[in-house]
Amino acid sequence: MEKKFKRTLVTSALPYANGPVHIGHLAGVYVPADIYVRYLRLKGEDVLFIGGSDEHGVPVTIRAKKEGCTPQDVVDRYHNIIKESFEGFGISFDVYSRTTSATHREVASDFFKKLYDEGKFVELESEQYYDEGEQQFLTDRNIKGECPRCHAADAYGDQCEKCGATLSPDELINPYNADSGNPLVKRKTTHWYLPLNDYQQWLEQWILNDHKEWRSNVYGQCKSWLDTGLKPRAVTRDLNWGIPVPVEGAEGKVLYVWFDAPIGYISNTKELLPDTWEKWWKDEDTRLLHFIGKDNIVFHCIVFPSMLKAHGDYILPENVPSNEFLNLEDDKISTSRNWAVWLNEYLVDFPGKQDVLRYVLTANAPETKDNNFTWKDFQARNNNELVAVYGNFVNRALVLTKKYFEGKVPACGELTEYDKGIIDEFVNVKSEVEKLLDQFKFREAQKEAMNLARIGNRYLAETEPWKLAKTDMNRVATILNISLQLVANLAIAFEPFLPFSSKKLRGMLAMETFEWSSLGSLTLMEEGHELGEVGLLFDKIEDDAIQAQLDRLERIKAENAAANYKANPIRENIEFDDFTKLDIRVGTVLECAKVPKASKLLQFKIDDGLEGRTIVSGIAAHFNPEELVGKQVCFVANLAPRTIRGIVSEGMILSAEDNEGKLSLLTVSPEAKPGSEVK
Ligand code: B3M
Ligand code: ZN
Repeated sequence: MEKKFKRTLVTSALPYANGPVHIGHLAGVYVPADIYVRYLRLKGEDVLFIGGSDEHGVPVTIRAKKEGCTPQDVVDRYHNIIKESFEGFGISFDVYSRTTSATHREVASDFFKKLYDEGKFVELESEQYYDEGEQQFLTDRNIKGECPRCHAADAYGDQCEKCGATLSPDELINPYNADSGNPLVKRKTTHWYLPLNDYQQWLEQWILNDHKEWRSNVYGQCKSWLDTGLKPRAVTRDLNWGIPVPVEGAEGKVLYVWFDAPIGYISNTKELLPDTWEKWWKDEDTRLLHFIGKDNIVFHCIVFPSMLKAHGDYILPENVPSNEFLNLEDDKISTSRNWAVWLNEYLVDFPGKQDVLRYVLTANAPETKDNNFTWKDFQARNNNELVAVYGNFVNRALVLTKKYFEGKVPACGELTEYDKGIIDEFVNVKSEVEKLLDQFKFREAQKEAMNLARIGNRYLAETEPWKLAKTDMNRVATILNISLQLVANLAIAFEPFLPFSSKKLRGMLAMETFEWSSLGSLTLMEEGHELGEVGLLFDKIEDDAIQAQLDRLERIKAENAAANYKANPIRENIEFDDFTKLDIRVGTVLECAKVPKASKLLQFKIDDGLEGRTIVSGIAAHFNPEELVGKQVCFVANLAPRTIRGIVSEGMILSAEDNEGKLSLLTVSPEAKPGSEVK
């Protein structure tokens, strides 16, 4: 028997406040969580939606160093940007706070202290890399050194970006501090560890036996962690950004960001409800749900539950709906490579189109596997689905009602068999959508809602009330009555998914509110009720708006390629005399043509300030012969003549080649007399 809960506490992962949030965040966590919460609220359930920024951790300190400001500056800035983005997209948090708040510091400290006092941690000594100049221990990401595999000079302590190898700092050759450049030494340090191995058996029972209903990606990851066997995990770090370890003798140590961040869910609840927060966290009648992305599974399914269990006062999550990743134009979304659609920028580029992105991200939600966002698909889903199906149906129904019935809901007469068939198709929509939402199948649930609009569109197309207007107004009234009932059903069904559009639609229908419970009803719009002002629910997105986004991504690709470009290493030294043996001259191209039947060769006639000469060069793939005539080039003049394809070539034209194979001719500036010597 499934347990009946009195209330639901929904948390969504706390994004790092080291940059703005992007479509991957929205698709993976916040849109599904928001749909779910809105749905529960519509059903009149007791629900709380907790969000906030994760403001500790190394990424914040790295960003601060890069920007030459303090970590607090970084998180102040991004916390506000992120918060506004979420508001912009209608993510309906009951609270959106931050882990640098005083409440959080206290709650997290107390949590640690309780576990510490009760002996729930083990203290272990280990050797870590230390920068004697800066007097600090370094985290993996702050350490660089030579890659033991490909010998790139600047691999990170956790990964080599050149060859992709996963590394530990110990494997690096000659490790150094990525910021100061100082060489590193090993130094002993003590940390507190949560002995996850002690919770192994309990976790096996709780997840593998009691929660078989979790999504298979979540269950599978947990199983593989448990099968490998859990080890103690450090919950403190040697770092100067974070919550100080509240224990004597722990100076210079802070709580590990993954220890304090999930406690942020509790702190933020407490901040919102200082008097009643405990019923949300300590009462078995509360159902706790964590919405997260797949890289956070182990922390929410294994580490945090073990912390809660060790603490003893708290409930555990009932489910952890986790999504896979969303890619952008077939490439992994990456903050550091700027390969993302940033939410704050979208809100500026596409004002009033929040629901379009919500719709597309849900339609493509990476629920069971990684998925891909493309701008073309975004445009197509807007134009072919939101505009052509949903918007079109609504518009036709409302405009016809204005036209034939002065904007008042007409009376429903006798139903035909055809009408009854149409009605049969949609009366079950409520139970269908609910069933899917209860299983966290958001993309299918949204499809079900869209199906209502398809039914409506088909109904109008097949009954053609505009043709009946001359002969049978009673029939027109019935058709439009049914259509308006369908439109009202759409406003309800889409409310959790597209809240902005549902609001707009309610305005057009002049209906303040609708009850979720009446979804599927045919008597939502009473006869004689007067509609509000009718406008377009969605509008078309034109090619140029999409092209602008694609151009931006192209620019970023080019910038990334330029930033990653490295010239080839310099060759072995030579003596000065070796160099002076070369006689390099400037010449003017008099003639230039392709060598017949040799696709790579160009034949030059060069004015060399003497008798003139012929040179054959293998650069036909890179240049247009006509464009070279009149140009000045540099050539090696004393290269022994060679016969190429029956032509005697007297020298070699010089060009520069980058290591991607692109050629540029060597020329001179300003022009020089033909035959001038290059020294
Ligand atoms: N900030 C990681 C992330 O943004 C981390 C989540 C914390 S949830 C408690 O993916
Ligand atoms: Zn490497």
